[in-house]
Amino acid sequence: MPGFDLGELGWCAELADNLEQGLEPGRVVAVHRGAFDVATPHGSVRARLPGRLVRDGVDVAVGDWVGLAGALVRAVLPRKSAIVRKSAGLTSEAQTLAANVDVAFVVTSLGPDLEPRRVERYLVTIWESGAVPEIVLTKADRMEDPWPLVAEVEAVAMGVPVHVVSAVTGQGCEALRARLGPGATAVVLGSSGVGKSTLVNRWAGREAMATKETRADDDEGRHTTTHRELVVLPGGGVVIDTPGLRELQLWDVGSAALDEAFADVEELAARCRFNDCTHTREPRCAVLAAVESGELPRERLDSWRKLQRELRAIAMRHDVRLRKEEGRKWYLAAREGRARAKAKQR
Ligand SMILES: Nc1nc2c(ncn2[C@@H]2O[C@H](COP(=O)(O)OP(=O)(O)OP(=O)(O)O)[C@@H](O)[C@H]2O)c(=O)[nH]1
Ligand SMILES: [Mg+2]
Ligand SMILES: [Zn+2]
Repeated sequence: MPGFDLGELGWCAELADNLEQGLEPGRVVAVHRGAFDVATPHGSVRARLPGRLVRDGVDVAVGDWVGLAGALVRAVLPRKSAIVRKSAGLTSEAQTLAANVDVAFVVTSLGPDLEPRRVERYLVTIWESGAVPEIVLTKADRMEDPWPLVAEVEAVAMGVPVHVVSAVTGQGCEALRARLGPGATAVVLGSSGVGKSTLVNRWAGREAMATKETRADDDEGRHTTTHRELVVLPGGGVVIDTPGLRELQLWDVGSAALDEAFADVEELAARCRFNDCTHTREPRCAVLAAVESGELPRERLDSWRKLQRELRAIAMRHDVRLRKEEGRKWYLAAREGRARAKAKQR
């Protein structure tokens, strides 16, 4: 089995400093149920976490750098970035979509389903992650004039680059690929069917990922990509392909990330008469004035409010959980103390 050049995958001196002696470095390229594919200089290793690390709740995601002892993951090296969402469904757990990402491409296809509100949500999540967001609008070949839609996206992008591409004509694909030098890591994120895997394959120059074959104009339907995978690109750089997300729920996002994604609203809010203005009915509220004048679209304000509410709800759930965990730690410590006292008595 051919080995990997870890330098091409982004291995660097700083990471090496954090690796315990005796462990072999590798990068997680795919996560399966209970096992990981790890790229190493000696080839791909199917590795797993020892029970102790599983019990400690150690999280391993695609893109993670790990220290291996044989086929066991002994350590997960500190991440420089992590894209995290609340896992889908009713549980309140975090899910790491990708780790150690430099550039996160928010991919959405040009067409009637394009939804600027969804883009805002992705931007908040990525600003929180430590990666840098860029927006990719695909399937430009399907539209006579994509520019009104592009302008709509640019209005919520707040300076984040917006790329227009077509995998059919090749428009914009190479320019985007050039964003990834040797050692750089990108991830493609977005709904199912927008063309993430098609783009990855084009960059890889091979069918690295399966893509949907029928009905090229059908954005809906079953997910084609079913697991996250890191693909090494010829000439350096890697890209992580992900399955389409039905929903991107925020996870523990700091207010700075929200401010970054809604810089326009933040700037207006700073000009309100009252410091604690709720922008609902206060006099001389700059935010409401901007909605009134049409400078700030009402939907954008609503979106900002909705995301803020979500963040508050998450923070509250966290508090409850922290208190529960504290209680449990205290209980275990007390039990241990009692057991030790008993042992001494004997
Ligand atoms: N016309 C047109 N079709 C495209 C373009 N890019 C992708 N497609 C088609 O869109 C469909 C979906 O593409 P995929 O790459 O499988 O989409 P995906 O985002 O990976 O979807 P999931 O894996 O389900 O998340 C396929 O039929 C592609 O051929 C494009 O630029 N133009
Ligand atoms: Mg796919
Ligand atoms: Zn206000």
